[in-house]
Amino acid sequence: MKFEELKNKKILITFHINSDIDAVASACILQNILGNNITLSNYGRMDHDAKKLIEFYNKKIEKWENINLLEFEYLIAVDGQNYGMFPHLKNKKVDLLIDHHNSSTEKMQTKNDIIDPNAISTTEIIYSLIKKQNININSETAELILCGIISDSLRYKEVSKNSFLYSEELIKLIKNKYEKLIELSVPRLPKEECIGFINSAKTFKYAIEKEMIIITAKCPSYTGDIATVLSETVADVVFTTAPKEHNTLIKISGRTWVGSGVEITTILKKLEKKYNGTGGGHPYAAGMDFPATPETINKLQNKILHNCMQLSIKEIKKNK
Ligand SMILES: [Mn+2]
Repeated sequence: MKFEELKNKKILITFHINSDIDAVASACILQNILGNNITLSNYGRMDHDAKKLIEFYNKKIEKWENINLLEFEYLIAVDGQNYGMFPHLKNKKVDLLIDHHNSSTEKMQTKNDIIDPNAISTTEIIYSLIKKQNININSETAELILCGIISDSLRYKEVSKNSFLYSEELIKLIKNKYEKLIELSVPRLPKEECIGFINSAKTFKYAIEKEMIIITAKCPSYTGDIATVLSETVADVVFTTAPKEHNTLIKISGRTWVGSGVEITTILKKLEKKYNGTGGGHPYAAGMDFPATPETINKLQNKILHNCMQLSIKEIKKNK
């Protein structure tokens, strides 16, 4: 794929639901390098920090509901690859998909793919393409690429072989302070969610296996952010759930680190069939959605978290 060939096309770029910094930043970067003919559109909810990033860079994102697909010649999807992450793209013709996930669920139909599960973020893949095609980027684009890397690497906890080299190159191009980018890329919850997080402490369950601490928690929302915070402070393995879509969906997030002997994707894969889940991610940070009903959602969350706890213990036992 040559960016040059896309330059005069009328292009629509969309990204996954529960949009995060890497998704939104990737779309904005493509818009910056491809020009004014590009429309960005999101479907469903967007992470609090992704919203803040858009506000900071003054980007316009159209609601999917307001988009007329017929007005566009070319459709690009970034930072995901299955219909669970892109429910709005079912039966749509996707021209190009750029993603870095390792999805356990079947990939959606596309004409062209650029998928590299070794890249730490989708922005990292796009930067590789920018470098190969000798494209000059401005400070804003450099900052957005860095934000994707900082955010998806969980602040360099998990990196690709390019993450440091690319970051070194990009930091020379940025105008805002690096500290500002860290601030933008670090999960900060809105106040009411902070209170929800504090209250969810009542649901914490933990186990210790071979000095590894495993925590499960039921949260009001922001499962990914809360799991990240816990894994960076007190736990080796974390699973958090939250009810979604008026209690018809359970969202789970898992976090761990390389020394725990547990891979989140391995555990979620085991739950995928049992509970009809869709999702994916990376060995140390992944998520999944499970269908539920308002009547069963509470018990089902307990059951799934209990399974996660037991499976984590089993993995730790196995690996040491
Ligand atoms: Mn990503």
